[in-house]
Order: sequence, then C-alpha cells, then structure tokens
Amino acid sequence: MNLAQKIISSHLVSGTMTPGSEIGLHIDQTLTQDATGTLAWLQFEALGIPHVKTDVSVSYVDHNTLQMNFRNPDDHRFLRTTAARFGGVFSPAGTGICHQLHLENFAKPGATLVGSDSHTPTAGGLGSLAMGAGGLSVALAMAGEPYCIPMPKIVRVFLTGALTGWASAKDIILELLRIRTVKGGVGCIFEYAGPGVATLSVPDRATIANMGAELGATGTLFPSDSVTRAFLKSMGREEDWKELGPDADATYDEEVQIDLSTLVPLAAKPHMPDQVVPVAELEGLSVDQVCIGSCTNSSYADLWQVCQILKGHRVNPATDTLLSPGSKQVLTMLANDGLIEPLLASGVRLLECACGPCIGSGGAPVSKGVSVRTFNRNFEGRSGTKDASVFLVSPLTAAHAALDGKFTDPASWGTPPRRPELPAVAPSIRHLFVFPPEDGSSVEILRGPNIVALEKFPRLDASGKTLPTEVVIRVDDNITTDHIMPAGAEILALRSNIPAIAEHVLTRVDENFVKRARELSARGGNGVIVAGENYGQGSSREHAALAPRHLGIRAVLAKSMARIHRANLINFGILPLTFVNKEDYDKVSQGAHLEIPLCDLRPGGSMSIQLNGSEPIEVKNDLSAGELDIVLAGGLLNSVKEKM
Ligand code: MIC
Ligand code: SF4
Repeated sequence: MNLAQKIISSHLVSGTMTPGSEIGLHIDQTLTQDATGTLAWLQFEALGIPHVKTDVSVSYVDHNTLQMNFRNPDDHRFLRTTAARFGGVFSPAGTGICHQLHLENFAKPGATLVGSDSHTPTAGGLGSLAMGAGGLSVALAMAGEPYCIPMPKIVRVFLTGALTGWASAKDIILELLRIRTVKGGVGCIFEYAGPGVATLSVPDRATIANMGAELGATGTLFPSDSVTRAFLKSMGREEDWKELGPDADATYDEEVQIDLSTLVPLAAKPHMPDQVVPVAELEGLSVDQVCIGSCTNSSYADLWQVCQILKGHRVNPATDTLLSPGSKQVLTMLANDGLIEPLLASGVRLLECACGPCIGSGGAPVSKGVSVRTFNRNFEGRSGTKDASVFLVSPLTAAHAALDGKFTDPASWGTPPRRPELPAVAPSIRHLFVFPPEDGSSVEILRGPNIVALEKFPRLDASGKTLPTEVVIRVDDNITTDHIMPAGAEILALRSNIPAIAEHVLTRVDENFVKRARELSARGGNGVIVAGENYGQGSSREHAALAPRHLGIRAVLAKSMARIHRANLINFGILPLTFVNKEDYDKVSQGAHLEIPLCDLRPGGSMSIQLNGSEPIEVKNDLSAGELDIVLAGGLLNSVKEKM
C-alpha cells in the first residue's frame, strides 16, 4: 500500500478504496477557526451531544482579531465558552495561526484530522491525513460521525535532487501549480516520495502541503521519517512520532516528477495561484507592499531567513512591509535569537500572530498597488483592494522585493542565508491554550446579539414533482468562494449572522445578484446559479453555500465543482448538478427557466431538465445514495437529527 491507503484503511468505517466511490473515515482530531467556528460549534450544539468524541478538537481564534466593535470579541467569547462546555481546547486570539499551531502542538503522523478551513492539509507535512471541510462536516466529526468523501486518486510526487541557490519549498508547490493548475488536484491526494523528500524540513513540507489546497486536492501526505522525529522532539512531543511510509512495492494512480535542483524562485501572478512565472521575468516591476506570513510561510526557519536578509538594511520606504509570525512560539524563537530589534530597525511592521492581511483583515494594499505576499491565494479583491495586483512568492523573494522596492533578478542576490536548525527543545507556549474542564456541563455559553440562531430548511418533496427554478446568475470558470462570499474584516464580522452576511453574496461579481435572488424568493420562486469550471474553489467557508440557500438558491448547475464547496452545497440541501455536455452552458443564460424533475433523481444518475419549457438539457447529479438523502432531507443537520 501507499501511505494514503495505509492511513485510510486503518480509519475506514465504510466503503472500499476504489477511487471515486464513497468512503467513511473515523476522525481522530478536528480543528475550527473563528471565522467558520461559530457556525460549526452552533451546529455541534444543535446535535445535542454533551462532549466531543474525538481525541482532540481545537478551537482557534486567528482569522478576525481586529475587534472593531462588539461582534468580533463576542464571537471569540462564544468560542471560548463552547470549547469549555463541549470539551474543546481553546486557542485565544494572538496565539497564532491555526495550521502553524496545529503542526507545532497537536498534529500526529498517521492521525486523521478534519478542519473547517481549506488549509487543514498543512498537517500532512508530518504525515497526518488532514482534510478541509465545511463547519457542519466538522461538527459531525466532533460528534464521532465518520467523515465521508469520495476515495481520492493517489498521485505520487517523486522528488529528486535538492534545492539550490534561492529556490525554496514555496517554489516546489508553485511549480506543481504551474504543471497541474488550480483544478489539477480535485479528487486527489498528493503523496510525496523520492530522495528529495529527506532534504526538506517539516516546515518546508508543511508549506507544500498547505498549498495543495490551491490544486483543489483532498490532501497532501509526506512520510514520517527521522526529519519528522527531530521536529516533534523539538516541539517537546517526540512520543507522538512513529515511522510511516509507503510499502516498497506501493502503487499509485498517477505520478509527477520534480527535480528540485532545476527549480528557481517563482511567483504566481494575479489573480490565480497557478499563473506561475520565474521571478526573473518580473524584474523591474515596482512593488508597493510586501506581506510576509500566513499559514503557508510563517515558520521559524522562514522568518529567520527573512531577518538575515533584512538585518542591517532599511526596507524601501515606499514599500509598506508587514510581517505576521505564525505563532507566539515562532515569535519567541526570533526574539531569543535577537532578531526582533534588527527587524524593527529595518522598517518592517510587526503584526499580531494571526491571519491578518491574508484574509483582508487589515493590511490592504494601495489602489492599483502591487502587493507581493508569501501567502497562498491571490484571488481578485481578497486583499481588500479590488484593483490591486497580488503576487505569491517565497519569503526569500519577498524580503528582496521589500529591500529593493521592486522585483529583481535572483541572479543578483548573492549568497542565500542557510536554513536554520530547530533548537533541540523549542520554547513551549502550550500554557496559552485553554484546556477544557473534566466536566463542562455547567459552563454557560455566552452569546452576543450578532450570533443568530440556525435557520431551519424544509424537506424537499420529491414525490412525483418537478422543481420550477429560475437562473439568477451565470458566472464564468474558476469562481472562488471569495467571489461567492467575500471576506475582509467588515464581512468576516458577520460570519455568525447569516441574514446579514447574505447581503454580500456574489457582490464582487454582480452587485444586483442579492436583489434579484431576494425578489425571486419573495415571489415564491427557486433560484439556480449556473457556473463554469471549478465552481467554489478555495476556502471551505460553508457561508458560500448557506447564505445563497438563505437567499432561495436550490441548485447549482456547473461545468465542474470544487470538492469542499460541493459538499457544503449538499450539507445545506442545495442540489449540485453538472452539465453532461459542457456546451449547454452557453444556452442557459440568466433569467432562463429550468424545470428540475425531482422524481428522476437517482444516486449517481443523470436526467433531463427542461430549459424554458421546451429544450431538454442533460445533467448529472453524481450524488451518492447518502448525499441524495441529505439533499432531500433539506440538509445534513435535518438528516442527522432524523436518524438520531
Ligand atoms: C481562507 O484562507 O480563505 C480562509 C479564510 O482561511 C478560509 C476559511 C474561511 O473562509 O473562514 C479557508 O481557507 O477555508
Ligand atoms: Fe489564515 Fe490565510 Fe491561512 Fe486562510 S490562508 S488560514 S486566512 S493565513
């Protein structure tokens, strides 16, 4: 078996490991973060289960820590009290970014982890089968229910050689994005192998695993070897280590080869992570802002190297340079090395250990500005400035852009700093986590006025009926969840209030969408969103399904869909349909009427829907029997409660 098959088979509750068929997995660990966590914990509460049933469930606060008014801190307090009540570990605002903290403190080789954040696969850097999911799916995993996914195809990424010069781990994953594109990993787990693996540290591997999400992958796995052991030892938890790797005769569904010694510093150009070019090609392009950090590149080694480059120099005064460490542990290590003073002296703005600019929670670039970021996503408008151009690069490239105020050719950078060793025992920040009491049943859950109760959706009556619908919008390829449900500090503050956040659905694409959807719904009509390829890529935010459902959207008809978003649609009772003939997309324009024959819905089936009462359009529903039950029940919460 390969490594993925080994972990899957040891957690398999239902199904067989045939790619594409549904499997149910036992989940050992979960993580939630504040922006998706309030709903996830509200949903867990609605299940009526007194205590989480996982080995560990951590509730992190890292996405929105600005606290511009009561909403945000009220959410944090709600999360602190729900964790104590239901047995979760609470990580307060400012402790660090969920994925960095999880890697340092909780992730285990061979364990399954589901998190309400698309970058949960970061923990795959140390051999955990870690997957992003919607909040409701995570709530179910906390309740001990198996996590159901289609069995992924396992792609071996065979690494040979070693990185040279200024190339770094970020450039490996940018290269893979260049090769496979943002939809080239849907339905796959990328499993890294080959002699190049041993040359990469755990934080390097975590950078690569993190951006597997940008390929649309279900997960990324690295073996657990002596490098992993040294990392866990430094984190004070060597006992969590075990050796894990594929069998010598393991087979894979596909293979990609990358020779590390051929890589050069790369950058993803606006507005997609797969628009990858060599940094040298961008030489001379002026840079208004540099942001260093995020769950992709905020480890001790990454920031240590940045400090070495900036030490003794002043960053370009016209280049706004921000740095957010991944965790207080990272920040403490830099401080212990005496690197904070030179960093501040270089003119860098040191931010809190949180997501910050990555999710538009402050740190927006200037109008039409060029922002160079060590992050993982450069979707249009995500930075908070709609007309800004965001480039994704490694920390090494970012540090040079900050000093020079423009992109320069790496050939002119001289000798790169070494990669630092982790200390034998890194300073622990574990005491900052709030561990739950033995019995939390008497803990009062504190809610603010912005935390709105969950909406109940009715069952879909399929008995011999058709569902008349109208197309409220038709959108292009690669529409991200940032387009569907934008983030940024102001909108993030509404994550616990669906009626309020629904006002922002698809506004980045069409500002009249919400008005049209509400009008249709007021007339008793049902809405459909028609989309191109890879609809819903990016974030796991279930708000991108729940808020459209609140506005009366009952189906999405697309050329193809991203995995997590498709699952979120099902979780909230929205029918995910795909075109059998992709050319039919052109026929189904905004305002068209579609008659969906609910009685013809069969697991994994296809059916004809009537376009404008006359023309049949062939669509696939691809739903498993379980998924179909969920849609008909009006969503996962209804379906689980019915079963209970
Ligand atoms: C993101 O990077 O897009 C986020 C913000 O972390 C999201 C989660 C969210 O929308 O709250 C993700 O990656 O899933
Ligand atoms: Fe936070 Fe950005 Fe990572 Fe999402 S991608 S978890 S917003 S740092």
